[in-house]
Parts: sequence; C-alpha cells; structure tokens
Amino acid sequence: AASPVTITVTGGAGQIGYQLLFRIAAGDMLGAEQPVRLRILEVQQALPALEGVVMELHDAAFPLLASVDTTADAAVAFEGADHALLVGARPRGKGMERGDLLAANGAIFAAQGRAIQERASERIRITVTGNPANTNALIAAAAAPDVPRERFSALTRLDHNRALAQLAARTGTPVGDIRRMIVWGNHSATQVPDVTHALVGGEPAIDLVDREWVKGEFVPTVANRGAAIIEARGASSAASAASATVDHVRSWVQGTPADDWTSMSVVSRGEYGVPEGLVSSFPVTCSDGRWSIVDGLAVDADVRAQLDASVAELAAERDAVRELGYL
Ligand code: NAX
Repeated sequence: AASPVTITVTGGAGQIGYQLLFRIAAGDMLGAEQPVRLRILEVQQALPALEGVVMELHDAAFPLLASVDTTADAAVAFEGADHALLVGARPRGKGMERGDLLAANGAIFAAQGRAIQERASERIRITVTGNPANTNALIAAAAAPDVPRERFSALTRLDHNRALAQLAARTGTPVGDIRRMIVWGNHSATQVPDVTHALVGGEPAIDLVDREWVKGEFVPTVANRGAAIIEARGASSAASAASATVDHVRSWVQGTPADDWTSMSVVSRGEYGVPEGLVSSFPVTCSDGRWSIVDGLAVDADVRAQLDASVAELAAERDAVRELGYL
C-alpha cells in the first residue's frame, strides 16, 4: 500500500473543519488508495472541542486514516506536511475595522508561513480557505520565501462551483455537462464569474442565456451567495466550502479533465493584466501536480471591467498588509 500523505488542517474545530476532516479521511481528496495522516492545528482554547472531533474521526473507522494529531503549536502542526489546508482565520468581530481584520490575519498567516517554510515536506502544497483568502495566501507566501511561489493557492473553487450550479439550473442541464467555467479575481463580492467560454452540453453557454441574465442575475447571485447562505442558515457556508476545498486539492493533485479547466487563486506572473505577485483567481489546468493558467483566452469587455475592479481591490489589500509590515 502507498505510504501515508501528511495533511495539516488549521481551524479543525470550526464548522468547515467538521466537514472537511471527514471528507479527507474518507479518501475523497486524495483517492481511495491513499492513506492519510491528519495533523490539526487549533488555538489553545479550542483544543478541548477538537478532541471531540478527533473522537468522531476515530469512531468513523476510516480505513485510510493512518493517524490524527492535534496541537496549538504551528511548528508541530506543519512538521512533514505535504498539504497545508489553511482554514482557521480570525473572523470579523463586531465593530472591527477592515484594517484590524487584516492585521489579525496577517499575524496568523505570517506565523504559519514561517512554520511551513521551516517544517513542511519538500512536496508541500498550500491551500488557503480562511478569509480574506487571497491576501492571507499572499502573506503566507511572503513569510516562506524558500517555498516555490506556485505552491501557494487560495480557494475560489466554491465560487466556481456556485457558478456551475447557477448555470446548470438556468439551462436545465446537469452540472456535469458544463465545462470551462471561470471565476477571475478576488474571493470577495468583487469576484468575476465568467460564462463567456463555458460550454453547456458542448454548446456555447452564451447562445443559451442572455446577457441581461448574466449581468443582472448570474453574477450577483454567485458573488453574493455567501451572504444568502448566512441569511437562510444562520451560519456561513461550511459543507460546500469543505467540499470545494476537497475539489481544489483533488484537481491540483489528480489533474483536470482533458477538455476542461477549473478556477484557482494563484500567484500572478502578470497573466491577463493581473499585476505580478497578486494572488488572483484564474482558469487553470492541472497535471502531474502542477497548475498552469489557461492562456490566450479572449476577455469579454464586461469581464475585463469587473476584473480590473477586483484586481484593484486585491492591490489595495496588498498595500494595506504591506503597510502593516507583512510584505
Ligand atoms: P469557524 O469560526 O467555525 O472556524 C474557524 C476555526 O479556526 C475556529 O475553530 C478557530 O478557533 C480556528 N482558528 C482561528 N485562528 C486560528 C489559528 N491561528 N490557528 C488555528 N486555528 C485557528 O469558521 P468556518 O466557518 O469554519 O470558516 C473558516 C474560514 O473560512 C473563515 O475565515 C471563513 O471566512 C472562510 N470561508 C472561506 C470560503 C472560501 O470560499 N474561500 C467560504 C467559506 C468560508 O466563509
């Protein structure tokens, strides 16, 4: 049998963690043949609650689960990590300014970036789910200069999946028949879901839906879906966020289908006019454990304008954390 892969998950006592850990242990992320070692990082005060989650992980008797360790020490958590799933983050508290939020998360992600550089395996791949995900990934990458830039990513797969679901519902097509969806930019309300290259059952999506719907309904529904879930559920999306995190890593490691791509936030090298160094969402294909940005796509004028606004927001976040001394 294959030797276990070490997966470090932060924020394991949280609501996404409660879904994510079980999906990983079941083999949904790395496959039904791949044993996994879980290392879970939490803040000290959440360790007792995390023990309950660990009891449940044991009680699920997953054949692929080789071991589970918990700690409040990042240096211990990232020891030998092949994958780092950075889910835990500081939520925006009442009366908290955006700057306070960036500062609180800057401290967390800089410390974790350093621990990753010092402790993780050579194969380390980092996926940031905790918000503000793109900028947190930027901070972690800056704190780990010896780790190759292409190993850092942030989650926009949930937005991508939400976009697939909306287009599927509109066209009465199973999600599995839709290809080449794109989400560009920041994982925030400025994100840019883009159907202009999408194929529905092999036909261009833009022949099946009208521009009014795309602009007036599709884009805002996808971009504001997080808020709609909070409104309905009284809590933010967790199962779908965990599922998207599993999808993100699975695509990265196992590859994307030959005639399709996915959306990932990765460090820009200037592609599509996104300034070098920003962590922005792009259409990517993956094979052999590497992603590459799909190049040469024509960018629709509406998409271009929205992407410029989203990139301006990413640049403003970068400037704010630079001012705080994290870059
Ligand atoms: P919860 O508040 O339920 O859980 C977060 C957990 O992280 C808590 O148990 C907390 O103790 C832990 N934590 C905080 N600081 C930590 C640190 N320094 N080290 C280790 N653990 C730490 O939040 P949950 O609903 O699970 O969401 C987690 C994060 O995902 C949030 O930042 C949230 O905004 C973000 N999301 C990102 C999404 C995406 O698509 N990128 C979508 C879903 C979600 O909103």
